[in-house]
Amino acid sequence: MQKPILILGACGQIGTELTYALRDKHDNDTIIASDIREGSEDLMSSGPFELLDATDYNALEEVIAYYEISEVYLMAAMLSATAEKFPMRAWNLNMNSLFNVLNLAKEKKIDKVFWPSSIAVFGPNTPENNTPQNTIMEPTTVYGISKQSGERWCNYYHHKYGVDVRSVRYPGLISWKTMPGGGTTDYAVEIFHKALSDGHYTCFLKEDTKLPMMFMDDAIRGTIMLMESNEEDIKIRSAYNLSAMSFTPAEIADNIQRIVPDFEITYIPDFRQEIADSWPSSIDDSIARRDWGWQPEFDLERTSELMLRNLKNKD
Ligand code: AKB
Repeated sequence: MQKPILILGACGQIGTELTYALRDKHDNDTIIASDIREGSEDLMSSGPFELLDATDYNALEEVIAYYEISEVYLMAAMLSATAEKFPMRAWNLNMNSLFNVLNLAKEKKIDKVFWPSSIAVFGPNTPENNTPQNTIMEPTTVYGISKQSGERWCNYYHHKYGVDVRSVRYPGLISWKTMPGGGTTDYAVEIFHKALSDGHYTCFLKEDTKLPMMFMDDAIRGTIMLMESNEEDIKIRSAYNLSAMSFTPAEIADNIQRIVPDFEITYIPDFRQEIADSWPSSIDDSIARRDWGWQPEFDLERTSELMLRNLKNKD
């Protein structure tokens, strides 16, 4: 029988799909969704839901004790583009929520933690192509600095206090069920919505900006796979590189045009271009494949086809 799992940030882009995936897999009553704001009626009524601020240690401790939570997925975070506008708010949210969860695990109030890192931990001095697991990491964004610091703290809490914390460096995530909020890779979701609603998209990145991306189903499957892996197989306690595909705005537009022939794209780069330029183009995830059997299933062609078909059916 699955011990209760708590999802923090359950109404966000990843949290929503993770909540549904875990509720599909286990008894709905054992998957506790929580967020600082309310989510869709469906998400809130398909199992237990708590309004909860992940930076409030006492409130978090209370919910964990009440439901006898065993595992926490900490999905609450401020992403790269928004974090540049609100540096201190981003730092406080991204770090304090992590410390709260790590300290609860240190005190044995929970058994296992998932915390997401990001390709944003890398910076302009990192090798850009096929970026290795261990390499130069000098992030130049607020978000990247918080993720890199978070990785070091996860590693520290594991080695110093035996905390079972697990993490991956997510690339940009593409989903037709949920919208991203405040990231630099958001264009790769917006473009599908605009292709169907307007037949046109104005992209905030240049046409040849190549970034690592992943279809949400792969991300959710990988996340749950990592959490269900044997403890002794998890050799990296900072965060694993995770990869599926890499493409440019021009390449995604080309894929869309194969299905929506009249689709047009124009490029007006904004402040997010500098963020994207500091990140790798592609990622070497061979260590995740070796340690816990990671294998992506979706490429750009399949992602484009599924995005357009499902968004069309949704309307
Ligand atoms: C962002 O663009 O900020 C995120 C990320 C790559 O972590 N999607």
